[in-house]
Amino acid sequence: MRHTFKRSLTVALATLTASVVSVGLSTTGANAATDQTQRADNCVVNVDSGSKQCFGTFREAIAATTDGKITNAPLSAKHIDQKLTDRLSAASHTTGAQAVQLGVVFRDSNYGGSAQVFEASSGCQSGNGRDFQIDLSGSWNNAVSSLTTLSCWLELWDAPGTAGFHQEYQQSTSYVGDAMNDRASSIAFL
Ligand SMILES: [Ca+2]
Repeated sequence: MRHTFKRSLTVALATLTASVVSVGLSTTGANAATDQTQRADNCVVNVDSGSKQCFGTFREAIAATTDGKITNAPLSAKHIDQKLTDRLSAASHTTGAQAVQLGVVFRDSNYGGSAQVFEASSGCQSGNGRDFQIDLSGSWNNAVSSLTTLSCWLELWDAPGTAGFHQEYQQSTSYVGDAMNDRASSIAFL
């Protein structure tokens, strides 16, 4: 019986490289409908109510979820950096904050593509197990490839209702791994 299992990093990196290269394909003749789709790609999801609000830019989404406290986030979520994640995490501890940011999931690896910012009226507590959970529906089902942890650790689950295969992420992760890529149907926040 094997007690340890070491994943092949080489395979993961090769897959990551392939997915990055495919992003280079451009769409010529993009019409208004395509533009509209791309503009609504940055959403804020409240895990308390399940409500979702989408914005044209990541900057607008962050401004909305921070109640106007952070208005200079990058236009694209792809450029989310440690400074911003630190600011978001720090904002979570501000007394009287309208909402606390739990984490962000991205459709593409390297924090690319559409982004969903999860917020709640309070953040995750340490040492108490699970704080929140939510199903990923519609186009977000089986689509997450990278994630940013803010107030919470994120646990991706294969089935809705946090069932089936799952993996836990305790820090921001530019590629969730071959085993979990495009597979998450629900998320637990710890
Ligand atoms: Ca799934």
